[in-house]
Amino acid sequence: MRIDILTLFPSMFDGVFSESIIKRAIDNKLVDINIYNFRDYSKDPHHSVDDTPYGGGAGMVLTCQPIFDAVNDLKKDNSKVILLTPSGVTYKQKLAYDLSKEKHLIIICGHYEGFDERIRTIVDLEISIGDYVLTGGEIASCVLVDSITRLIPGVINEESHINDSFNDNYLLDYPTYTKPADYNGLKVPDILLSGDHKKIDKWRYQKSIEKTKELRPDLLEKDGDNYEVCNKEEK
Ligand code: 6GU
Repeated sequence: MRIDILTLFPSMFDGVFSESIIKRAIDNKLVDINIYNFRDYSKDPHHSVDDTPYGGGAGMVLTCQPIFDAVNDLKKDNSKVILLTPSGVTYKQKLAYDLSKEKHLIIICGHYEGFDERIRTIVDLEISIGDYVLTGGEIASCVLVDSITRLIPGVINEESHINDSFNDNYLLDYPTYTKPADYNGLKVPDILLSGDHKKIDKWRYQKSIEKTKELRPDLLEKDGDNYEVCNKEEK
């Protein structure tokens, strides 16, 4: 997969993709991440990318030209153009799965007070990563790239996300333990020491559901992402 990020602050990405799993995915050519400063596309003599809002009001608004030209330059037939904005659809694991199957993502990081409404016409999808306001889309784009890259086949062991991917939905992880089996009287559940992998798998799945019910019941509600998992259990 190729991911192109359009930003006014390329150096915010220094280091983010050069460690751990994402670095390995890049080294193994499973993902190709490119950062573009859309100021470079500005035709303004001063390379300006924003202007005052029509009708008045505070703040500066990102102009159409640099973003239209950047997207035009990078877009292919199979590209999906994403705009990061607090008014987008809330990002969920299901969307991460869907996006991990794409060939090419172009991610536009919004900044300042906002962007010219007409930028929406060249975008396939608007995404927000949660109900709070960030100074710009850069950190949100890192969240997208990380969560999508780990789902690309070959990036991590399939088993590592088989639980969060059940039915394309998201469950909280089951509890895990490592040595020692008894730490100052805090014991590891016997079943994990039993060597019976069928039973362990069942226990883990049950714990995942229990933990989700206890800590994030909203994920299991009728309109939640995991309704089918919940329903399946109750049948
Ligand atoms: Cl994608 N952008 C900004 N500026 N704030 C956000 C966001 C995005 N998602 C949540 N808050």
